[in-house]
Amino acid sequence: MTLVDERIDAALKPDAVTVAADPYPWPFDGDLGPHNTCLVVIDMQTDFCAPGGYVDSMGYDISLTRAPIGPIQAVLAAMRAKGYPILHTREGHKPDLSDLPANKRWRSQRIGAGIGDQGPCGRILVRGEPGWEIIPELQPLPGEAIIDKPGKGSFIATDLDLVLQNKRIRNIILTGVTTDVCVHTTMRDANDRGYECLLLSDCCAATKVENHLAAIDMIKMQGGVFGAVATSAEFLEALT
Ligand code: C5J
Repeated sequence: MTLVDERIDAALKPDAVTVAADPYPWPFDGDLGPHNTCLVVIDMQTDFCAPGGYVDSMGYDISLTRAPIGPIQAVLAAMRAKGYPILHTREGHKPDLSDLPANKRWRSQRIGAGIGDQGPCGRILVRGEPGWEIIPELQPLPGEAIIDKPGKGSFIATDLDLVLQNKRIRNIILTGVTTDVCVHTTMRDANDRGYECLLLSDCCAATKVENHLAAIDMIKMQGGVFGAVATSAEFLEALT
């Protein structure tokens, strides 16, 4: 029997620990614990969810991207208490902008929120600037990994995969912003790499409610094409 067959077999065991997720009890193999599962908090930075940041400068409603703060805090507290690995990501570019593609810069300048330009929170999406910092409410604790990424996905041009492999992580719980961009790109990439992914719906947000809902719906197609979705309450129930 191959390792793949063994894990599929394990999914059928009645004592499996799973989250009541949609469209299937997650994780598929019923093996859920700090030994193989991590939480990733994506881009909860001032630029995405505080006044004067990138999202605010684009004219979007930051009450949307702030809504997941409370639910993420609850999940963080529960997972920290049980010793689950926690990872945080930050989207941002080097101060010399050598890792900023021209089209990304041009498109942001065109709508008056130029990445690399000066804004109310310093240079927009530039590493080391106040706007790039993770918001005070969700500060990482010492020992928690922080992944700096220049792109929307968390794997491109980062050591995330290496960090996950070193921690023997197979299951990833995704939270953060924005559901339809950085969270989705990361989930799709993680899924393609064989990680078993769960998105916590109330721990994520987009700059448009319809996009958040559509992004969640996409995950549930084809039997869970990128993984599964649950609420933080459903996840916390499984954890306890
Ligand atoms: C975006 C992100 N939306 N963190 N970044 O530009 O989703």
